[in-house]
Order: sequence, then C-alpha cells, then structure tokens
Amino acid sequence: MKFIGVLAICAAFLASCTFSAPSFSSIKQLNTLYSTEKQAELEPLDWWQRTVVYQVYPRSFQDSDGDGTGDIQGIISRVNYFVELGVEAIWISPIYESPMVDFGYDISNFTNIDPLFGTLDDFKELSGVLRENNIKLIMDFVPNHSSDLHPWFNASVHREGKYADYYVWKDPKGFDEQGKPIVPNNWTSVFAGSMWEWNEQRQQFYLHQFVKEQPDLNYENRQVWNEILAATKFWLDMGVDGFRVDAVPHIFENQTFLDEPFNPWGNPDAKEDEYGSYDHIYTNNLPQVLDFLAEMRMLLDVYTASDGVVRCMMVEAAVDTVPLMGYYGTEQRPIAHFPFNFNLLGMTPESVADDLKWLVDRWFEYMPEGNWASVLIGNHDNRRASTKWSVGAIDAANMVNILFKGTSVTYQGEELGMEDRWISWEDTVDPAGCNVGPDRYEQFSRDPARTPFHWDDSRNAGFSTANKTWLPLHENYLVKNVMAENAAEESHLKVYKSLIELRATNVWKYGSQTTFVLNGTSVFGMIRAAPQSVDVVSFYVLVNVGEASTVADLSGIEGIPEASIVYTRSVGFENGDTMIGSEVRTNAVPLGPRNSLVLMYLSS
Ligand SMILES: *[C@@H]1O[C@H](CO)[C@@H](O)[C@H](O)[C@H]1NC(C)=O
Ligand SMILES: *[C@@H]1O[C@H](CO)[C@@H](O)[C@H](O)[C@H]1NC(C)=O
Ligand SMILES: *[C@@H]1O[C@H](CO)[C@@H](O)[C@H](O)[C@H]1NC(C)=O
Ligand SMILES: *[C@@H]1O[C@H](CO)[C@@H](O)[C@H](O)[C@H]1NC(C)=O
Ligand SMILES: *[C@@H]1O[C@H](CO)[C@@H](O)[C@H](O)[C@H]1NC(C)=O
Ligand SMILES: *[C@@H]1O[C@H](CO)[C@@H](O)[C@H](O)[C@H]1NC(C)=O
Ligand SMILES: CC(=O)N[C@H]1CO[C@H](CO)[C@@H](O)[C@@H]1O
Ligand SMILES: [Ca+2]
Ligand SMILES: [Ca+2]
Repeated sequence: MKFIGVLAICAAFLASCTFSAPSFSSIKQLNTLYSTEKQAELEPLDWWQRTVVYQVYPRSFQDSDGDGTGDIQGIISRVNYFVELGVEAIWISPIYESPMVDFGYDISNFTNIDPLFGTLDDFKELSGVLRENNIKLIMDFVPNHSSDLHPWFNASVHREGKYADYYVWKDPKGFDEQGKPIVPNNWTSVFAGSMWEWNEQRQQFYLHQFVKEQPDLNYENRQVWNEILAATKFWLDMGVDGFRVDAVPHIFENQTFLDEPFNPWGNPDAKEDEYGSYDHIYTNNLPQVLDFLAEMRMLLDVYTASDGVVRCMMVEAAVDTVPLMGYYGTEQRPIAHFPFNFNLLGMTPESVADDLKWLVDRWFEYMPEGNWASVLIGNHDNRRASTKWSVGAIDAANMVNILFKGTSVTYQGEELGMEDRWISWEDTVDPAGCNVGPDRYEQFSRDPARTPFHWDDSRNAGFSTANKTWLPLHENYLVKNVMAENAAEESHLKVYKSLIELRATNVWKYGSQTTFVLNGTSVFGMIRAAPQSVDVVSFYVLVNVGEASTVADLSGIEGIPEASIVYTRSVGFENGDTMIGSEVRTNAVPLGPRNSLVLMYLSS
C-alpha cells in the first residue's frame, strides 16, 4: 500500500517514454527492472551510507512513566515510527548516568544508564528491538569531559593515586589584592565565562571547555585514553553499531597555556566573556585529536572485522570545512567514516539560491577522493530548520537534506516541520542560556529546539501524561503532529517519507550530484543523475528560495530532458500543473514562494 503513490507516478512516467512498460510496484523494483550487468558489478552502499540517521533527543521523544521527561521505554514504544519513516539507523543523544547540568553531556558514569532514562536492561531491550527491526543504534559519546560528580573527579581533587592528573589542573597566575586566585590565562568557555574554575580542596584551577560541572579530562595522560577506550568497548560489547563522537576539537589543549587572541572576524558586539570573541588557537582542533580518534577507530574496526558489520564512527566538530577534512584520516590511518557536515546550518530566510548552492557544494570541493559525505539541517544545539530556512521552506530543507549525496541526518521533528518555541526566562533550563542572564539568554539558549515531540493532538501531544513536561510544548502541536500529518492528504511527513524511498534507487548509489541556479538568485536546483552506462531513474530538486513566484526554465541545463514527472512537491503548492505523478514541460516549471519539487526522468 505504501507504494501506491509511487506506482501511479511510475505508470505515468513509463507511459510517457519509449520503454515498454512492465508492471512493477516500487522504486526499488523499477531499478531492478532496468538493472544491467554493469550495475551488478558495482558495489552496493553500506548501511551507514544508505541510511538516514535519525537523531533522537531522548528527553523529548517519548515519556513512558509520566514524569515529564522522555526515556528508553518511551523510545522502545515508538520503534515502529522509525520503521514507518524508513530510517535504518538512530543516534541517541546521551543517556548515560548524569546529573544533567548539560542534559546528559555531563557524564558521571560512562558505562551506565541514567535512572531518569531507565536501566541497562532497558537499554538491552531497546538494542534488541532495534535489531529485530533492522535499525542500527548509534550512541552519542562524549570523550572531552566528565561530570564533576564522576568519581574520577573527586579522586583527582584529592590527588588520589593514578587519578591525580586525570583532569587538567593548573596553579593560579597569582593572587589579587583580596587574596583571590587569578586564573591561569584568558581562555573563555563555550558557554561563556572563564574556562577555569578554582578548587578549594586542591588549591588549583581545573579546566572546563564547557560548563564548570564538565571538567575536561587530561588527554596528555595515556591512562585517560585507556579509560575512555574501555568505555567505548563496553558499549560495543553491548551491541551498539557505532558512535557519534561529541565535541572532538575540544579534546586537547596546547600545553603552553598562553592567552588566546581576540577573534578578528568575530561579532564586533560580542562581549569579553563570550566564546565567539576569541580565536581558539590553543584549545581547539589540535593535531593530537586525530591521534586519539585514530585509536578509537582501530577499536571499532576490530569489531567490524569480527563479523563484517561496519561499526561506524561519526564525529562532531564545529570547525570550518577545510580542517574538517582531516577527520576522514587516510587510507593508512582511517579516522571517522565521516565528520558531520554542518554547512547547511548556514541557511537563513534571507539566503538566496547562490548561497544555498555554495553551502551544498562546499563539502565536495574539499572532500578527499574515496570518502563519503554527510549532511544535516538541524540538531539540538541550533534553531530548527523551519527558522533557518523559514517555515514555508521546510519541505525544501528536507528535500535538499535527504537527497544530498551522503549520509543525511534528521533531527527529530524536522520531518513534521516542528518549529522553535519561544521559552521564557523562567522556563529556561539550558546552561548556555542561563549562564548569560535574562538579557542575552534568547540569543544563546538551545531550549527552543528541544521541546517535546508531537505524536498526536491529545494532551502534551501524546508525549507524556505529566502535568508539567520538562520544557513546554509548542502550541502548534494540535496541527503539526504525526497522527494529523499521516491522515492529511498532503503533509511534511508524507513528503519526507517519499524522499527516503528515493534512497533505494540506483542513482542514489551511483549517481552524481550537480547543482545550478536559475532566474538570477531565486531558483536552486540539484540533479542526482545516474551514470550513462546505467539506464535508471534520475531525479532533481528545484527550490524557489525566494518570496516571489517564478517560472523556472531548465532548457539550458545539461542533462535535463524536455519533460519530467513530478515525484513529490512541497505542501501548499499553488499550481495545479504540478500534481504528483503529472508530467511538466521543463522549459516552464511554475514555482510559488518557497515552493519546491522533486522531478524524475529516465537517464539515457
Ligand atoms: C558504573 O556503572 C557500572 C554499570 O555498568 C557499574 O558496574 C560501576 O560500578 C559504575 N561505576 C561507578 C564508579 O559507580
Ligand atoms: C571524595 O574523595 C574523598 C577522599 O578520597 C572521600 O573521602 C569522599 O568520600 C569522596 N566523596 C565522594 C562523593 O565520593
Ligand atoms: C585575552 O588575551 C588578549 C591578548 O592578550 C587580550 O587582549 C584580552 O584582553 C584577553 N582577554 C581577557 C578576557 O582576559
Ligand atoms: C602550542 O603553541 C606553541 C606556541 O604558539 C606552538 O609553537 C606549538 O606548535 C603549539 N603546539 C601544538 C601541539 O599545537
Ligand atoms: C495533575 O494535576 C491535577 C489537577 O491539578 C491533579 O489532580 C493531579 O494529581 C496532578 N497529577 C500529577 C501526576 O501530578
Ligand atoms: C524566470 O525565467 C523565466 C525564463 O527565462 C522567465 O520567463 C521568468 O519570467 C523568470 N522569472 C523571474 C521571477 O525572474
Ligand atoms: C551538536 C552537539 O552535540 N553539541 C554538543 C557539543 O558538546 C557540548 C558539551 O558536551 C554539548 O552541550 C552540545 O550539546
Ligand atoms: Ca520518563
Ligand atoms: Ca579538552
């Protein structure tokens, strides 16, 4: 039943071309019909390349026990949803034992589950249910720091044996007139204020690149590497399929401990206590980071070699595209399967088609040959895609994201077009917001994108039976929810599901990706074409990035035939000529404000 829509399109499609029209029932089958010997020789994509990775932010996904916070049993109860979407892997933000100062990114036991989320048995159950449904499980892993409540930290504070230098300790630079210790240097933390915190007991400062409850582990100490690698091994033994390694550029610090200079390209209005005011030459992206990650990759590869199932390593590094490429490693020393490509987070509602083209193309300009790309349009640290692209362009955002030649990541709720919710200062819980106070919190708080997921139109959107959820829900859950979007004739969710189906095509596996801009700065296009040698479906995305209606003329674009079939289109499309399954002349494709289309044709 799922393929009814596709079937209609393909029927219309084949009727319009010179091929004989055999019967078939899906995009997958269409490809099989036209597969050639040549194709059979081509190596299929591996799971970590083919899949869309769905990011579950566990606090906000599904609450099973009515305490207002999501949990593992909640995720288990929703595994069917991943199957319906067609995603083959989920990445879960941290569920380890944690005092939750940074909502799980402050870990007090790297090999345990926090009781708020459940138990190790719940985790095993989840892992089993996912496996039964052929869905891979990727753990978020946070090597840079622990919680200050981790027993290692307490032992380090007390200079106990091997733990004495598990963290980065430093004497004060001196003492001020009041006798207060002076910080060792001007390093400023990601969440504002000094990177140094005084410890009375030890009479030294410790380093924290994030909040003070997240002391940095000391990676100059080999023993720390061993501890962290043992923790990753623990989860590999528990059956996880890979890691998404958090905040890797922060792992090492330059041992000269010199002051960091002001960032000459920074926001001129940024305050002295803000991270963005500095050029982090001594605390960010040091070359030794790659040495540590290469060891971690070697460990994963041992598991891969044991049964042939790739244990995937994805890394999160908020650095420029060019230095990011180092995280792929080399053939001799592989590191990540891919670093996350954050370029599309650069979209704004004011961006023009040229900007979008630049953001899409940039990765491929620098990616060394033989590697595989990734892409995302949002996560729990940023404004939602519907804010960055504008509410009307959420389908366009998902089209570019899911059809991009690489592993796509979806942050939960983007498939529904969930929006940022304004959060009052009183309700603000994110330390990134709390640390800068009521005047600046709206600029820094990550709460707006973290509100509970919308399942249906019942109380709390079916997320929880609690009277108060950990963050308030967005008011629009009554209309933007899974139930309503499944029932609607057209919806963001339906567009999203149809996009994922295209990932099963041969063009997905072997096709190229090229981009173009039309009508000055308004229309962006991205072609995913099959190679000449393989007669299979090709498709392309058209996005009207602007606010004005336009008519795109593609007759000058190489490879685009005179006619194409509408595969899917954005919700609220004004023009009746572009019904799904209908044929459009490519010299005049009408596009309303923020409208987007996916069109298909047979390559020749
Ligand atoms: C961490 O959790 C594990 C359970 O996997 C437990 O055996 C261990 O004792 C805990 N460690 C500490 C220091 O509490
Ligand atoms: C911290 O370490 C000290 C000294 O070893 C010990 O007496 C104390 O109980 C520890 N505190 C916690 C919370 O583990
Ligand atoms: C950091 O160091 C730079 C360069 O020495 C200096 O100009 C700046 O004032 C320092 N910032 C702070 C917060 O100490
Ligand atoms: C640390 O900083 C010093 C002084 O700028 C520099 O010479 C050295 O190469 C740096 N070391 C690393 C590992 O970045
Ligand atoms: C929720 O609120 C209602 C009405 O105020 C109250 O009767 C009920 O006990 C509350 N439930 C919980 C779980 O706090
Ligand atoms: C876009 O280009 C087509 C063909 O060149 C033209 O007919 C149409 O008016 C243009 N639209 C805008 C908004 O520039
Ligand atoms: C995108 C992402 O995962 N960001 C995380 C980076 O690391 C810090 C500290 O662990 C977290 O607060 C962010 O959420
Ligand atoms: Ca719960
Ligand atoms: Ca560090």
